[in-house]
Amino acid sequence: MRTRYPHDAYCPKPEHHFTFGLWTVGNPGRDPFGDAVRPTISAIQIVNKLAELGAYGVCLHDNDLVPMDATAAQTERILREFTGALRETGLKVPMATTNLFYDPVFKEGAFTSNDARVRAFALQKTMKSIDLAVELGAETFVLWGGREGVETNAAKKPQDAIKRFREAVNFLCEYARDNHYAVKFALEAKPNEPRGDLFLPTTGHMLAFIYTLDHPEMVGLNPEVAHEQMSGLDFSHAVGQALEAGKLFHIDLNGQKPGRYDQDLRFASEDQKGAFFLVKLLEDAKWSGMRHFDSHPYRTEDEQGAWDFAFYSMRSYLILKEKVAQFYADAEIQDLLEEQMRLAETSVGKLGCTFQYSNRLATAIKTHPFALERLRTQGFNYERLDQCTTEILMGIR
Ligand code: GLT
Ligand code: MN
Ligand code: MN
Repeated sequence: MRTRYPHDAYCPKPEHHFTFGLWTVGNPGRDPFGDAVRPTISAIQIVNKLAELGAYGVCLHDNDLVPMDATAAQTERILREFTGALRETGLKVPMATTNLFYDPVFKEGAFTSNDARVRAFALQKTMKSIDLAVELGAETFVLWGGREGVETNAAKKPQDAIKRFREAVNFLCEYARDNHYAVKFALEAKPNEPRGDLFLPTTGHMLAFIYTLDHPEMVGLNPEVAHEQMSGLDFSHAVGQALEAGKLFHIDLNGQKPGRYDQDLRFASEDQKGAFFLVKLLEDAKWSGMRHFDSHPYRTEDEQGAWDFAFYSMRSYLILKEKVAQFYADAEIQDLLEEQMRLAETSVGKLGCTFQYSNRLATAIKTHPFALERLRTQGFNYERLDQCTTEILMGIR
């Protein structure tokens, strides 16, 4: 039975800036316990189909498109056909990245390997991959260090790993500058898998690391829903901090059940409330970046199931976007939010409501008589506010 997609208000269009990695829709369903369950879908087929479904762009690792052992002639042909399909469909390549995890050469790390030959090879592969990204018009280059970690701390000091990772990112920034490439780097954190533990395991670790670089302005973040949830953290808080710092360069949207390996499930198929608050955060901030889906179709699916997965990822985002509009249009929610706003903006006597240090203000605050009993006994109405939100999500408001 062929799925029929509804033509309603949640129909994805290029203006929504939805993108997918070649490795996502094209994932053949291999896992550590079983082989591929779907035939490989060619890059050209993916470009055509994503365009038909209403996506804006496609992202790739160097080797998703050009096999590692391709000859110059093969590479030339692959690129000609791929750019031809992009031209015909109007699909863009807003982000590209390097595969520094699949080849056995990277088993002990890439940029953080103890072996200087491996570190230099990782730089070679990444520079070539940046050249490819720029040729395809990508503005963002993601660095995900899948093998940058350890199973045992016996052979590597974490300080050395961080220093090597810094050296590599500094090197790549200089390479981009030297070649007058406009590309910016987005670092992606993950706590573990495929290594026992990965260095720089959360978005927060990555953010702190960025400010130790030679060109922090060229480097931002690519947080992924599943990766932050694997650490038991609230994804919206990580994204909010990245936004506030002007460092949200890219985002990987997907779904994850708590306490598992990286499941890369379809966006909003799990934790709809978390997904709602994430969409609300991005839309409230009028964030102009790509809504990139880094997830896989269930292993149960055939090719049609893979396209369903892609279409529904975008559809769910648009449904949640409408729920956000509904949240703001709800009279009761408006009242409750206004009440919070009033609290935030009401002057505390002569002290005002924002507290920039001055000697005079410090003295005034120190001597201010606070009505503590009132503060202790007040209620904030968050049960009501959350229930209204929950009812919107449950579809009865
Ligand atoms: C890999 C990983 C993702 C990263 C990709 C970029 S590759 O699929 O699981 O989270 O974003 O290298
Ligand atoms: Mn990712
Ligand atoms: Mn993932």
